[in-house]
Amino acid sequence: MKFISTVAVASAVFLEAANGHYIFQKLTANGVQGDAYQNIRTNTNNNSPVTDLADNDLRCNVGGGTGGSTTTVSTAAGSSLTFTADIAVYHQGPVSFYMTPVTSASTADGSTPWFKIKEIGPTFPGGTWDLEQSYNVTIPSCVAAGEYLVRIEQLAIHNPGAAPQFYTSCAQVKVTGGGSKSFSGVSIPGHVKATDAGYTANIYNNFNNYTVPGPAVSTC
Ligand SMILES: *[C@@H]1O[C@H](CO)[C@@H](O)[C@H](O)[C@H]1NC(C)=O
Ligand SMILES: *[C@@H]1O[C@H](CO)[C@@H](O)[C@H](O)[C@H]1NC(C)=O
Ligand SMILES: [Cu+2]
Repeated sequence: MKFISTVAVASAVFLEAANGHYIFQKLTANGVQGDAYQNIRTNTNNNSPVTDLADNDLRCNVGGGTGGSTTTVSTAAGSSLTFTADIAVYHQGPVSFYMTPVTSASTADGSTPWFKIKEIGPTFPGGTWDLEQSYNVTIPSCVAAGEYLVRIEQLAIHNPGAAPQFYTSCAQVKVTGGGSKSFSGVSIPGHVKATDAGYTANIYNNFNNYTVPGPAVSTC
């Protein structure tokens, strides 16, 4: 057992060195996939994760806090957005999507409250993760029209004992149509605590249940 887990960790480290990590850099909206960083804020940390739970870079990745680096796409409430990474996600962990209403998506700093609109946890029995290159989310049909930052978060918890890794990107979106529902939200950073079971989980040991960190998913 001990031997097997050492080999697993060693090969994970090797993969890390061979492939680097991954970064969500393309957005599909209105059925059209944009170029890299079209409607997705640029980042300055290549494909590296953020690991500090108190870091403002958890919002929109390193370099994504100021906006203005890309355009804002208009799309209808109730429509689908897809975030696509440069390579398929290969570190096990949950995927969550958040939105925050903003005055201007191109200048917002992400300090406004974020609500969660989807989460993807593992499937049991087995604890199998949905590791993909693309993940989609539906903008709730009831949200108010207006500008939003829409954020994907993949939390890599593949290496128990080391700090989990946040892979995030923000899309700049102007939602049209919609309803009048406004959801309460949480601050980022602050949405995940160091003591959260879904943050500290050891996915290789007695892994029978899992709660995705952060608030409950908001629904219409
Ligand atoms: C959207 O993602 C879900 C999993 O979260 C998947 O089952 C579904 O096939 C995806 N839809 C499209 C159009 O890719
Ligand atoms: C699994 O469920 C137990 C009992 O409710 C809970 O204490 C634990 O935190 C959960 N583990 C995870 C990883 O969510
Ligand atoms: Cu990695």
